[in-house]
Amino acid sequence: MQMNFWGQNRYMGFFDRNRDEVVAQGFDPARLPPGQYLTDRFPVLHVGDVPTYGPGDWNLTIGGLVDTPYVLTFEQLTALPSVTLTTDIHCVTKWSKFDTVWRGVRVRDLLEAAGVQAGATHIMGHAEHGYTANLPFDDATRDESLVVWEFDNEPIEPIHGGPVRLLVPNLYFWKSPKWLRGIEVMNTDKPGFWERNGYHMYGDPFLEQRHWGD
Ligand SMILES: Nc1nc2c(c(=O)[nH]1)N[C@H]1C(S)=C(S)[C@@H](COP(=O)(O)O)O[C@H]1N2
Ligand SMILES: [Mo]
Repeated sequence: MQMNFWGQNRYMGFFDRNRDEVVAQGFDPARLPPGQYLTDRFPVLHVGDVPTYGPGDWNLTIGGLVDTPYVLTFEQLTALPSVTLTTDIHCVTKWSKFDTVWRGVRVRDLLEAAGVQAGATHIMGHAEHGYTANLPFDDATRDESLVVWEFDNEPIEPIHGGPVRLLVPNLYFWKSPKWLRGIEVMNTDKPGFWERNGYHMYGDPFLEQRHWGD
């Protein structure tokens, strides 16, 4: 192996060096999916403008293939039994962030309250400005799939999706719509915003399911 003046492998690129730093920091490198790098920063990524809400403007609709669709205000949502979750997040643009802390309500609990009908296979997360993301029902109803309003023990900043975003951390972060306004239960899979624009229908970061055909 050819070393440079500082004893580093000359041919080691940014991603390899980053992975070495992950190990040096004491993390299990298996937590970092292939093709990703770890960052302490929290990049901001979205299409369109950050919506602003006056008091009472925001609400969340639970609907689609359910017995009793309903709408929650922010006060009603945040009064429900909530959980705090520490999890890693992985953006398809290749940054990952470890041990992010969120507080919210399980999607599963919100859907159960509406009475999910037989034949449910997928959900669509609906966000402000028409952004959508499709998810298998089984992923949306995992323990870690939450409708969240706190990040790092603070209200989620508007640029990161506040007042409320979806968090489905086992899939790439585009599957976690910011400014969530609705969860629709479906009996078929339909592409959401990025899925119509070339991103993978499922999006498992550990299988590098970034684009159609991955
Ligand atoms: N409403 C909405 N949610 C969205 C997006 C978006 O464009 N609109 N972008 C997604 C993508 S691609 C990523 S990586 C994350 C980024 O979240 P962050 O800005 O809090 O890091 O939000 C996801 N949720
Ligand atoms: Mo992303």
